[in-house]
Amino acid sequence: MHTQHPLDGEDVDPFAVARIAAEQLAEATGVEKHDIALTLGSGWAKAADLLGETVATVPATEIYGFSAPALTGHVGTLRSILLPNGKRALVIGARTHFYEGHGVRRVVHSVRTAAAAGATTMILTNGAGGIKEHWTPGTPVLISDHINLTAASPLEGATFIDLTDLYSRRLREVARSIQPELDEGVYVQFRGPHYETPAEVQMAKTIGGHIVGMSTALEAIAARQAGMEILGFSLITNLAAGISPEPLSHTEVLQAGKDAEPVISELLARVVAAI
Ligand code: 8IG
Repeated sequence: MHTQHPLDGEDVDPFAVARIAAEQLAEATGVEKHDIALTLGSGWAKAADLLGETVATVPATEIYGFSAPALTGHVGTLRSILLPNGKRALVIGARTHFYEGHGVRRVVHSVRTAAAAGATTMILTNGAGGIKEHWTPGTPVLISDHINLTAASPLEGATFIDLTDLYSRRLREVARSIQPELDEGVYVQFRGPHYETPAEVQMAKTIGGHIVGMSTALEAIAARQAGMEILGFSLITNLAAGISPEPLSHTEVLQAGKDAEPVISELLARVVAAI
């Protein structure tokens, strides 16, 4: 027989699952409450080492409701870090993507767990494609807003949540106090896992998008629902399909992320220290 996932089923309360997960996390890390949470996407993972002192590392699958990672190279751990200013950071290195097909609850469970663990700031990072031609691979950009093209939402039922200033202006200013030339753009979330066609990238551009990705919009909505202040960062690892004449290669995308990692990790660590 096959055991049902804690988040599957109509009568499941995903917030209750997140509260249990947060209790287990407190137990496993010895840290009662976290202040800030970071989801580290491709290219950003090294930032964890620069943030402060790692107090505990827990395999995400040991925590209630977390799913096994789909991709190797996505570290499946939750780390509790003591920041130099005394605050506690929860680093989520285990992301469940919408394209894995397990539903939005599982996609946003880490965000809800972070909120249940006390975090009031959510930093979401990702690797993504760039629509602006001058964003060469390795360029970090701030997310200023998003367009959700997944036709899905983490909100269930008649739950109406305001998404004005979803990506905090205040936190974007903090980031620019560290790196004034940081550009920003509108993140367009596609379902994936295929990259876009050039025609889809042109559509994204026409409707006001600058960045294409497969992760962050749904997580940001859940974070806002939980009342968190959100900072979004994309590492442009490739120009979106058709923007450059070159076809996209997943290997090259991963390599661009690796190459940029030391620089953007340092940037992120400095931003966290300034929040
Ligand atoms: I890394 O070009 C990365 N992730 N949708 N499009 C989408 N997601 C991405 C891309 C891209 N590059």
